Amino acid sequence: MIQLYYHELSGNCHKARLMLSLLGLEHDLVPVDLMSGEQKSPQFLKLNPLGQVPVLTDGDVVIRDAQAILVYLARRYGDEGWLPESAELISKIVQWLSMAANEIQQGLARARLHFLFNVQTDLGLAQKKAHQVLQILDEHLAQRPWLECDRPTIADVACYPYVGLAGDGKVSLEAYPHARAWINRIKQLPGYIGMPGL
Ligand SMILES: N[C@@H](CCC(=O)N[C@@H](CS)C(=O)NCC(=O)O)C(=O)O
Repeated sequence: MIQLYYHELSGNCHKARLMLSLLGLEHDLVPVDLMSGEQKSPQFLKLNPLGQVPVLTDGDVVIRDAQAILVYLARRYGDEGWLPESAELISKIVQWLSMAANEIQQGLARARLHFLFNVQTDLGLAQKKAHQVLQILDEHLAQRPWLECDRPTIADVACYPYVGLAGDGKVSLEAYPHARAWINRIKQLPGYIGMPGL
């Protein structure tokens, strides 16, 4: 049985949870109490030495990092559309996974951490980076319904949660109509599941 170690307010965890749901995969959710520091316990550090969620286990396979989990689930359980074989398409999708793990974290996710969890941050810089990413996404999505391949892929699943949660970081989506339409398209997907704030 697949197990997902997660926290319900984590956008990174939601990427994995959403993918499991879109693929219709049975799984157990194992809550990790980030507030009490359970992710730094010796037991959890054996699963992920970085002391972070999400972690997915599938039998003997243990995977940390939301983007890596999406790759695993798509290849192991999804049809080819979620992560195509072609060198060009796979590299385009990895560009978005990288943006989800870097620029989106430094901007949208960081601003959300400030307001939701009182994490010390340079809020102005985080919000500036958030708008830079939103501008790129909006221009890209003005030409196409999905980030790549004319269908939903793991690129969409990776970028979606923190864009959808922008309001938590007091980042307005008003100027980004194409990104808002994309959010609505994702919400219509069969198997879509939300989280608090989405
Ligand atoms: N690169 C990782 C980052 C994971 C991450 O930042 N997880 C946060 C929750 S969203 C966490 O576990 N924070 C607790 C901590 O660092 O102690 C991923 O994409 O999954």
